[in-house]
Amino acid sequence: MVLCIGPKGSGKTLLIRKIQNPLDVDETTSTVPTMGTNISNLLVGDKLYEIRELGGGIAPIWSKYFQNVGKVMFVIDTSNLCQISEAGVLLYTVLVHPLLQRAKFLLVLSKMDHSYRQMRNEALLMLQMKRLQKEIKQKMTIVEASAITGEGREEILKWITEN
Ligand SMILES: Nc1nc2c(ncn2[C@@H]2O[C@H](COP(=O)(O)OP(=O)(O)OP(=O)(O)O)[C@@H](O)[C@H]2O)c(=O)[nH]1
Ligand SMILES: [Mg+2]
Repeated sequence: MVLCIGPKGSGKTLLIRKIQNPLDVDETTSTVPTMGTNISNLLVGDKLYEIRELGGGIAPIWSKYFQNVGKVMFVIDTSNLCQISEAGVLLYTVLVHPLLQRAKFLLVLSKMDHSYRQMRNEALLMLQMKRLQKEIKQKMTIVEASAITGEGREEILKWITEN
């Protein structure tokens, strides 16, 4: 099971839709905040993958869903650096959870169509990613993405489907 988490409005639902079907999403597509959790199926070749989004609104109970999770996509809104410290606190809490010590992590810098390159660097600095990557047990991959342009889609698909 792939878990998709991140603060409210960071772009999880739209990104999952874009990954499922790139033609389904453009700048006119709208979403509603995920109340609780939502499971999406992803068919790649003849293999079916399940992605479970946990809405940012239920962050206090995310850990109820950490059983049997092999991969975690953590989505951060790169265009909203005001939210970055909240994102950081949530990310650190998830990384130290005992059930996720063997999970693989993908840090998704979302909404890149709406961000400057410098904001991506700033986000990584504010999260202290360089230091964090050395200190954690988990393997953390970083990808820049946009649900609007489809940037990062191939990389995310590759990460989901690889062992
Ligand atoms: N410009 C731009 N806007 C985006 C992108 N992804 C999402 N949005 C917008 O951001 C808002 C929130 O997107 P959602 O995908 O619903 O966010 P979420 O992370 O699922 O939020 P919760 O379910 O509340 O946790 C919506 O208005 C989206 O249209 C993106 O890549 N680029
Ligand atoms: Mg959502």
